[in-house]
Amino acid sequence: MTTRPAIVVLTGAGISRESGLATFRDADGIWARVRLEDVATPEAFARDPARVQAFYNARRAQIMDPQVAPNAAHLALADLERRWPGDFLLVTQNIDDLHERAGSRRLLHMHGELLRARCTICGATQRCIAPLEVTTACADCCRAGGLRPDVVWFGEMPLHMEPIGAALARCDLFVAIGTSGSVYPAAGFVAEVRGRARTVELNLEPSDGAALFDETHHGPATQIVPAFAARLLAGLVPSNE
Ligand code: BJW
Repeated sequence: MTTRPAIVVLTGAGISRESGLATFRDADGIWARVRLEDVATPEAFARDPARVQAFYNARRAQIMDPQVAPNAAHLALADLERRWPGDFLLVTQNIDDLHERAGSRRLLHMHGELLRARCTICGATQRCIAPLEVTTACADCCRAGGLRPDVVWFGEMPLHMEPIGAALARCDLFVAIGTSGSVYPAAGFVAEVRGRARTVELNLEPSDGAALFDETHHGPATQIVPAFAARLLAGLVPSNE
């Protein structure tokens, strides 16, 4: 392997599961308890904003619980970013802040952030750690009742697609961690880079798109992510640089 391949890492809910946060599509996942059509679409918010706010208020309270902390997989990625000599970008579909708390800095939240709120009137975003009510006013435009969670629902455009597209276009190694590969556009990243970049899947079990990866490792993220990061730093993972 040459010394400075550019890496893009994509993470999904599986990386936070061992920190106590549920995934979406596993048997004990969020979509087994609540219909996504009732809480994760703009139509659901228009129909019943109080219900949608309550769903995200409960999840916000959960990530702020002192029991919920970054795990060994989050820490290994932050360490890899610090020590990697080449380009590195971490793209997460997760709305929790566990990557930041682990120390990741070159990080983009393509599905938004639970600890931010967005005004539906002026579009301004602000940090949000308190429960949101239907009537919570925006600090910037000060119109009543304009705030919603700053997250990306089905049918909405994911965030940061330009820098993510640019990083994918120049990466030599693409690593997907803890994602089922069932939600686009993130699910399409592997096909986008395949052939140009080496592709690696680290997941509890083979994802929907596992056949598209050059290399797969299956097991709990807290075990396979630190092991893979150590192999990368030791120069033992080939890339397409
Ligand atoms: C472990 C583990 C452990 C467990 N260790 N692993 C038909 C075809 C193609 C596309 C579409 C279509 N119809 C509609 C669409 C578009 C739609 C879409 O993809 N729908 C699909 C259902 C088909 N997408 C959109 O609407 C997106 N916007 C869009 O496309 O805009 C237009 C556009 C066009 C062109 C370019 C760009 C854009 C928006 C999608 C928004 C998704 N929002 C959510 C909610 C966010 C807020 C919130 O958190 O509440 O995002 S849905 C939910 O799914 C959440 C997640 O980020 C996302 C992905 O889930 P993830 O992370 O993969 O979790 P799981 O549960 O699915 O998988 C976990 C994995 O971990 C599993 O594999 C486990 O095995 C594993 N695991 N424990 C390691 N310990």
